Amino acid sequence: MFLRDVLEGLGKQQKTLPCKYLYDEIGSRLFERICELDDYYLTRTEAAIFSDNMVDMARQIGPGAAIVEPGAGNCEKVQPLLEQLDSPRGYYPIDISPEILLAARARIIAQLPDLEVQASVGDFTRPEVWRELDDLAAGKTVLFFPGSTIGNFDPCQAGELLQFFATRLRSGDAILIGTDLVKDSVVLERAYCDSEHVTAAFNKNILARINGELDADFDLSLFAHRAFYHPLRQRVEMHLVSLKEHCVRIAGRQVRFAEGETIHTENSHKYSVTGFNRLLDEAGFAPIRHWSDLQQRYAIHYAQV
Ligand code: AVI
Repeated sequence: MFLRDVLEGLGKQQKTLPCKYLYDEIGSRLFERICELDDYYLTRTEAAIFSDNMVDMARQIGPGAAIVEPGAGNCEKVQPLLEQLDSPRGYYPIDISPEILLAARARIIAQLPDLEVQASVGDFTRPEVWRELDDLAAGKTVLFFPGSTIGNFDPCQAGELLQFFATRLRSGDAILIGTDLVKDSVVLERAYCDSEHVTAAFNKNILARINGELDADFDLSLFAHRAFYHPLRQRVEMHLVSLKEHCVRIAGRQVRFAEGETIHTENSHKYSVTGFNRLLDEAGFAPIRHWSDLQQRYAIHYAQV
């Protein structure tokens, strides 16, 4: 529940807010703008790796596969893969937002009329959502999980999520998953502290959302966006820094901020190929291969159960 999560997070020694709350309607639109920024190399680098290697990826997957996409959103990234695959058995997107998912389903059916498309609405981390997919048994299934979404889970949770995915699959099934790679901190920090300040607006929007939905009085001008790379933890941390000592009222409760105190709003973990292969391996996937860009900024991994 939003209020409970907010009060619990802001009651901790290091104040935190769960990053899933960054994505209300305004936050999701701001994130779409982030994906188009010059500084945010992730989206276009991943897209280029897909387009440069799509034939190879489709060959690796083989004929007759069913593609399942957890957290599919508008299903845009999967379309070139579906077009390239040899006689795919079907496409099964899962997403929490019915409007976006059903619109995407209609678009895919219009463009690929021979493909079976069955959308499941729900949280893909919940086992009940996957029950609808139990009858995919007759052939290979490949989970499609692009976008470096796995990076927003801490490595322990990421391992658990991969393990959860592995247990939904059968021997011979596979995952195609995107991860951002460890790199120079200047490049990383520019991606999360962009010169157009869109990421700052995205980060601060969580406070506007709390004001709007939970009867709170955050003054957004009293917080600054901060993003930095933590080399030991191999992650970019996003924070909101209180610019002076003050109190905020949330649903009748007072939360005190010292000057310089931060709310930790997101982690974006970066992996080496070896490190991610280890995570895959520990979760029950055998890493088979990966595709990367020339600068080794990003990788798409293919691993099999
Ligand atoms: C959604 N996720 C992969 C993004 C990332 O890069 O961690 C979220 C994001 N946060 C700030 N910019 C982008």
